[in-house]
Amino acid sequence: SLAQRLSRLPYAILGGLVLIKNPHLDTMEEDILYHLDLGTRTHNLPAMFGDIKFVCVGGSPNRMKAFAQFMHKELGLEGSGEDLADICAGTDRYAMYRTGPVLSISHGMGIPSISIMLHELIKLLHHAKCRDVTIIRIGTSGGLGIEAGSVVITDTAVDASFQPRFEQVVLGDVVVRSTDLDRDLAEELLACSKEVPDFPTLIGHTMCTYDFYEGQGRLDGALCSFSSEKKLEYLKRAHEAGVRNIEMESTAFAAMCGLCGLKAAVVCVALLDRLEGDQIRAPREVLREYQQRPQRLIAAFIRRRLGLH
Ligand code: DUR
Repeated sequence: SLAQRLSRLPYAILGGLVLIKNPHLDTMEEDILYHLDLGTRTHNLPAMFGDIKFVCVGGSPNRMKAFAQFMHKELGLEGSGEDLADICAGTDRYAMYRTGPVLSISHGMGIPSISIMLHELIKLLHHAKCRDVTIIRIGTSGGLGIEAGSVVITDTAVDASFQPRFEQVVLGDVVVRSTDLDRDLAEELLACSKEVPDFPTLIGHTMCTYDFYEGQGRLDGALCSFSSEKKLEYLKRAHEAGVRNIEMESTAFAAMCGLCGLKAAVVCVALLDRLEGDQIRAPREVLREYQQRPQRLIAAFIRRRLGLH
């Protein structure tokens, strides 16, 4: 498709701008980004966001606030960063923080939640005339045949049938979009992981599902329609197809960012090995430290990109 060919062009030709694949948007006098509590009439988006170069998204509002505060320190900016304000304070759907050239936003759990946020975030970057933006999802996941606490950099986001596609019903028909992520960015992130050597980091496929329980082959939900043998057979097939972790947002994220010309990556820590169990039993302290691992990797990456080391 034209979109795919455009997104493969070097940045210099596209000018690194965010592409909006919607002809209707130009005809609107005002664009209200309802779930972010921002708008083109009420806010000067180019002044607020025009110089953003890195966008980091993750499920939890508190974690994305902690990431912004951590980035503030890592960038050596003045002040403690403790007082960073929620840019979306007028709504409690999503939370957004900025420090230096870094924007940190929560997306909630699952494809419908991240996709609403991404529609409005991508329009925001477009209205703000941002250029050369790199966007990274930092999240949690269930590992597949890997040690708990490992960090997976996604090379390909696949659906629950292990296919690299994102299917969505549009006007009653299924629209299929590809889930390509930026290969060079994934390799660059893997190289950065050598700078944070105290946890394993690997590249692998990430499987994205519509549910945490039955949809991920868990036996411990309120409903379960399969045996533990069938579960293990499915998870082993996923592993053989190259899947190393399972989460609930990557296919929609890869498809939407790819079509809009954003260089995108997915970096998730595994909270457990799903070949060993379903319940997340690690103590809260251990889980907190696991969740800092993708943040530390991305901080090293951003510092390196900015020549700060
Ligand atoms: N997640 C999973 N499966 C896991 C662990 C984490 O989907 O086993 C991700 C996706 C979702 C949230 O946003 O974390 C659910 O806990």
